[in-house]
Amino acid sequence: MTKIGVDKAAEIIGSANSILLIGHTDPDGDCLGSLYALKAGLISSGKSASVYLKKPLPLKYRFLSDELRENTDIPECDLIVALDTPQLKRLDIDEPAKLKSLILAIDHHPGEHAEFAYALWDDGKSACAMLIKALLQEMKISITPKMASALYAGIVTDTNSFVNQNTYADTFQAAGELTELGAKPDEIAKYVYGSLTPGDISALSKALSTLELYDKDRIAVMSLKREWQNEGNDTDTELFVNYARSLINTEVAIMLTETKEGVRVNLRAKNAYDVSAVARKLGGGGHKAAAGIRMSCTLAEAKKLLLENIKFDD
Ligand SMILES: [Mn+2]
Repeated sequence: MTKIGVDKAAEIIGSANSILLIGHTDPDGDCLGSLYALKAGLISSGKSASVYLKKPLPLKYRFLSDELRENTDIPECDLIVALDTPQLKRLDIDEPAKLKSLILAIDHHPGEHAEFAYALWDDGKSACAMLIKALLQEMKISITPKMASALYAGIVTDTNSFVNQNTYADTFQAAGELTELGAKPDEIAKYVYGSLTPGDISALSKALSTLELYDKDRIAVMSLKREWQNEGNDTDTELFVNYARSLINTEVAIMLTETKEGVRVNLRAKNAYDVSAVARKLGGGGHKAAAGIRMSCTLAEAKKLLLENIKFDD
């Protein structure tokens, strides 16, 4: 892997004609916003660009649906850009090891990025969207209001509305510039935080009723069975974990969502605890304060495994 800067990344992308963009499993707002803006920008500069997306967009990101649709074609291409993940196996594609084209990673997670040919990687950035913004500007591609909204959504969601530890001065600078370019903070918040369905709220009340506290109340666990979810089991649980995190003594919040394949785990840390280390150990990934894992086991087994792996020094 060669670690590169924005200038070299612009050169590599500039010399490719056909580009496939792939994000990580369970793509979040940062991943989707980055995919949207990069695809739109590449197309506007005359390139052929497509996004691999395993599932339709969650309801709260439907404002990105003009460029992002479910698409599992893997076309012949000059370059693959892997977004918002340090690991090939976290890409939202069944057999990532079989990808043949040159892969450039654009990412802000801690990690090795060793399986990629190139990595534009800065773990001091709040969101991958900030790297995409810098890249588009380096490539002299104009950022439309829609692209600005997508990138702004990435920053808002990855910083949990500018309150997580990864919120820095340049986070606000980037958000300010994107607002100048036409991003509408209130509109984006309406979609991202105002798209829960009555079924989601009913699932939330069930999940809240499972709340358990461990280790002097420092660990809060909530879980959601499949039978409590919407018919399609597409309940939006991304925001649920914040309730567990909001408890006064909670250091680590765990949200376990039962899925067809096993359990989806959302982890959040409030202070210094590094949940990304736990996630990586158990096959997932993420940041110090926010990480995720997919496990093929039962809710009870997932809870046991996590509690065994989350330890405090005293
Ligand atoms: Mn991200």
